[in-house]
Amino acid sequence: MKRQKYSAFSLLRNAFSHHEKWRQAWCHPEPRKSYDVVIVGGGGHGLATAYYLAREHGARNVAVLEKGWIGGGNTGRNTTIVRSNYLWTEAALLYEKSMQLWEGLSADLNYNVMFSQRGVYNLGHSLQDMREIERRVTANRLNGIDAEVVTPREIKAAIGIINTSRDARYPILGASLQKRGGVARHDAVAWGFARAADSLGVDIIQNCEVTGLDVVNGRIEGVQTNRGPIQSGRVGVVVAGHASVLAAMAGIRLPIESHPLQAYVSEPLKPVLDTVVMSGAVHGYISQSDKGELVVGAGIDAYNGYGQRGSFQTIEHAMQAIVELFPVFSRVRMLRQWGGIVDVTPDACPIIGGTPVEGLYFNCGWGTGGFKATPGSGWVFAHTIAHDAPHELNAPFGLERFTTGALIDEHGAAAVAH
Ligand code: FAD
Ligand code: PYC
Repeated sequence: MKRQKYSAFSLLRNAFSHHEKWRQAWCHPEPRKSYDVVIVGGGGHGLATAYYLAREHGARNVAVLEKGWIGGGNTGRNTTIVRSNYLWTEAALLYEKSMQLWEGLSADLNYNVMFSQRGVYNLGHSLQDMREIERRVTANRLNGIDAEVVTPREIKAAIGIINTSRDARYPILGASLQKRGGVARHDAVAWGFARAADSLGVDIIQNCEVTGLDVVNGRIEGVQTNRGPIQSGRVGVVVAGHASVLAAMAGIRLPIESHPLQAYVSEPLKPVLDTVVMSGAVHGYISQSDKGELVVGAGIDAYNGYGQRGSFQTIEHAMQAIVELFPVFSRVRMLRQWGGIVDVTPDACPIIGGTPVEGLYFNCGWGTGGFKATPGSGWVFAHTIAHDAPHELNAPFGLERFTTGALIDEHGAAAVAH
C-alpha cells in the first residue's frame, strides 16, 4: 500500500467521497526480516518513540510491533488527564517537556488530538494535604511550571456543582490548580502518531506478539514473534503493564508491580463540568468528555494481576468519592467500566533507558500517570535509542537508580492512590 501524503486538500477531497473510499491512515505491511530499530508495543509511547526516531533522528528502517491493535492497551483505557505539576525537578522537567509538546502536537502531527487545557484541580482535605499542596506549588513555580493554590471559595466560584460544605466527611480545604493542564482524546493520540510515523516510513505491524528476545553474548540480536523472527541490533520495549514479562525474556528482573487500574464512564450529559477535579484523599477523579460522559477513576486495585477488569469494591469506593464531591451526580447512571494494567515502581517514577543487555532499552514504570507523558516519553526514548545514551531529561530515570538509591519519590504528585 502506498504511504499517505497529506495536504490541505485531503479533508476537502474526503468530505466529498464516500467513507469506504477513504484511504487508510497507515499501512499494514508484512514484517521484514530485519530492521535498524524495533519498538515493541504500539501504545502512544511506542508510536511516539517511532515517530521521533524518524523525525528527529532520521531513522527510516523502524518497526513498531503490537500484539493487538494500536492504542488497545492503556493508551485507549486511561482517563486522559494531562498535567506537569510534579514535585521534584527531575520529574517536573520531564513532564513539562511533554506538556510543551502537547501544546503544539495537533499542529505537529497535522491531526487533532483534541488537547483541551481546561485546568486540573488537585483537592486538599486536611492540613497535611494543604501543606503538601503548598510545597508542590512552590516547587512547580521554581521550575517555571504554572501552579497556584486556590481557596474553597475560588473552587466553588469556578465549579458551581462541587460540594464545599464544611460538614462533608472530607471537607475541601483548598486545591492546587494547573491551568495549562487538561485532557486529550486518547485514541486520536495513538492514531495521530501512527499516521505521522507511517508517513515517515515506519512499519506499524499489528497482531504481532513478541514471544522472545534474542540475546547473544550480552547483546540483543532480534526478537521472536508469532509471525516469525525479526533481526535488529536495537530493540526498545514500551509495553506498560507487561514490562516485567518482556524483561524476563532477557533474564532481567524489573522493580515493578503490575496492578489493575479501573475507569468508568456515565451516560452522556449536557455540559456540566468544564475542568478536571482530582482528590487523592477521597480516591476519585472526574472530568466530562466532549461526548458528555462523566469520566471517572479511582486508585489502583490493591492486588497484582493482569486481568483488565478490576474489583467491585473499588467501583463502590470511587462512586462514593464522586458522590461526596458532587452530590448532584448521585442520580447519574454509569454506562461502562474497564481496567488497564499499570506498572508501578517503588518511587512512582518511570524507568527510561538502557539495560544490562547491549542494544536493549526499556521505557516503563509510568504506572497510573503515563498518558500525560506520551509525547515527552517518546521524544526522550527516541533520543536514548538513537544515541545509545539518555537525554539529560531522562538520565535520572535509569534502571541503576534502584541500586544507587537515587530515587525520585513522586507518590504524592502521582495523585492516584497506589
Ligand atoms: P500501552 O498503551 O498499554 O501500550 C503498550 C502496548 O504494548 C499495548 O498496546 C500492548 O498490547 C503491547 N504489548 C504488550 N505485550 C506485547 C508483546 N509481547 N508484543 C507486542 N506488543 C505487546 N495516565 C495519565 O497521565 N493520566 C490519566 O488520566 C491516566 N488515567 C489512567 C486510567 C486508567 C484506567 C489506566 C489503566 C491508566 C491511566 N493512566 C493515566 C496511565 C496511562 O494510561 C499509561 O501510563 C500510558 O497510557 C502508557 O502508555 P504506553 O504506550 O506505555 O502503554
Ligand atoms: O496522573 O493525573 C494522573 C492520573 C489521573 C488519573 C490517573 N492518573
